[in-house]
Formats: sequence, structure tokens, C-alpha cells
Amino acid sequence: MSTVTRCGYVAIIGRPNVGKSTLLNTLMGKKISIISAKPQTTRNQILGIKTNEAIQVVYMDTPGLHHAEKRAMNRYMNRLASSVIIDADVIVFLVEATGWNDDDDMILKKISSTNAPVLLVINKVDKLKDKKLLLPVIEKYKEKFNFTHIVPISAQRAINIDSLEKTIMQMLPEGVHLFSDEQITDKNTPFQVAERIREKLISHTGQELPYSTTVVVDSMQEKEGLLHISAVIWVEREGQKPIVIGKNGERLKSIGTAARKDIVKLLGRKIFLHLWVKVKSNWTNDERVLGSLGFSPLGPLGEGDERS
Ligand SMILES: Nc1nc2c(ncn2[C@@H]2O[C@H](COP(=O)(O)OP(=O)(O)OP(=O)(O)O)[C@@H](O)[C@H]2O)c(=O)[nH]1
Ligand SMILES: [Mg+2]
Repeated sequence: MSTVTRCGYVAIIGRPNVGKSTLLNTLMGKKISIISAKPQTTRNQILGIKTNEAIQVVYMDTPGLHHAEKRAMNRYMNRLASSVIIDADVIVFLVEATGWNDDDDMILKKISSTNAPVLLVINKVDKLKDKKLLLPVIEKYKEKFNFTHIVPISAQRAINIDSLEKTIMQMLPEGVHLFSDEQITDKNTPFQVAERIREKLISHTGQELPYSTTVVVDSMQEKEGLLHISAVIWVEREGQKPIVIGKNGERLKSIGTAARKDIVKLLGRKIFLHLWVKVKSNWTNDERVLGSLGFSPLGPLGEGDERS
């Protein structure tokens, strides 16, 4: 007798900074996506694949959807997040317990026109000063749409994640597994390494810079038992180079040290990291340059995607 298998795409959608990537990592029990306190951290669609015997959940982390900005990079990110909605079997709409804003309304409008069931997940409940405040929040959000389920959580503190996972599993359609049971993401190693470097770059620099930088791994080569990784931090203007490099190269050194530690954890082996800072002018606003840096203009395929 054959067992019934389930498999489906679960899109994690929400405005920037609500905790989508944190939720993906908590659900996976592993760091798949990078996280930062600054909005617009995730720039690609990133899959987290979790197989538990008969059930395979394919989570899709996405860039935060936000009101249109002029730069090509922002248009690309919005387009990507919107395209994910179409592919989803289940939509996890992530919002914050501490408030609902215009971007949430804009996203709800987008997702309410699809056929997939929408699960409203209210994150950061740990930020509510009093637990009694949660019920009125749920009541208020409930009014906005006919959500299939509403689940309050804290992605960071792993509160109510088991219950969320159970709910998601029940919503998956029957079907064969789309990925091998061992695969956990669709992203290749150079992409993951570049992302870890970008995470440290974001946390070590100020408010404006993260939007103007990107990281590309140039080469990964074995030399005398060590893996040498060479990566370029691209900035938009000559004047941004000193910000990344810092006085006497101190900041670049700190970024490199933090990134190296994280990459060692990722790869489970010693590495040597070579970082370069280079200028590619106006890269965030030039569709062609975006393409050359791996941000495909066509949508779902992005930097570091496996293309078979
Ligand atoms: N207090 C609290 N903070 C959280 C929680 N979940 C995420 N955060 C924080 O919220 C910030 C944003 O988290 P991310 O996971 O990067 O958010 P995101 O939605 O992926 O953001 P973008 O990729 O920019 O769209 C980080 O500082 C997280 O540590 C939570 O449950 N509670
Ligand atoms: Mg993210």
C-alpha cells in the first residue's frame, strides 16, 4: 500500500523587516537566509526545503514588498516578491503585532486576488508589553480579510512555531515531492557565501550604505588544504569605498573576520577570505548592470540560482 505524500510551495510574504527571513530560519532550524535590523535585506527568492517523511514543505523567503521606489533594484525586488505569490500553494502573510501600515494594506490587496489560502501570521508578539494586548490585535486584523487561519508567533524566540508548522502542513496539497529529501535550499555555495559577507557588511555600516552595495564571490579555490575564497564588495560611488574600508582598513577587516567565522560554520571547514572593494557606478539603477551582477530581469531566477 502506498502512502499519500504531500508537497507544496509556501510563500512567506510581508513588508520589509517584519521577520520573514528569521521565520524561515526558525522553521528550518538552520540559517538559510541572512537577517538584519535594517529593511530590504533579502533581495532574492530563497527556498528552504523541509522534508518530514511523507510531507515536503517548500518555503519561499522573499524580498519585502514595499511601495514602489524609483530605483531598478527596488522594482526588481517588488517584481520578484509579487511573482512568488502566483506560484504559492499557501501564502503566509507576515505582519507585526505592534502595528499595521500602508504597505500591509498594499500587500493584502495583491494577495487577496489569488486563489491560494492566506494564513495571517502575526510576528514579534514578544514586543507587546502586555500579553492581554494580543487579543485586541487579532480581533482588529481579523476584520481585514477572510484569512484561512491566524497564528500569532515570535520567529526570533521560537514562540508558537510548532503550531504554525502543523497548520501549514495541513494546508499542503497532496502530491509527489519536488525535491530530493536531503536538499534544504536551491542556492549554491557561492551565493550563500556572498550573502554571509553581505550580512556582516550591513551590520558593520550605517543606514544608507547597504542599499548601494552588493557582494559577488569571484572564485573558490583549494590551495594546500585551505579553501581560498575571493569576493568583491561592489559600491556605487568612489566616495563609498572609504566607508566600507574604514580608517586604516579597520572596518573591512572586521567585516572579513565576522564573515569568515560565519562561513566556517556554513561550510564546516577552514577558509581564507580575500575581500576587495570596487566601484560599479549606479548599479542599483541600471537594469543591464543588475543583470551582470546576477539579478535577472526576468523575475524568479536570481543571483546564485542553480540553473540546470
Ligand atoms: N523582537 C523580535 N524581533 C524580531 C522577530 N523576528 C524578527 N525580528 C527582528 O526583525 C528584524 C528583521 O528581521 P528579518 O528576518 O531580516 O526581516 P525580513 O522580513 O526578512 O526583512 P527584509 O528581508 O528586509 O524584507 C531583525 O532585527 C530581527 O532580529 C521577533 O519575533 N521578535
Ligand atoms: Mg529577509
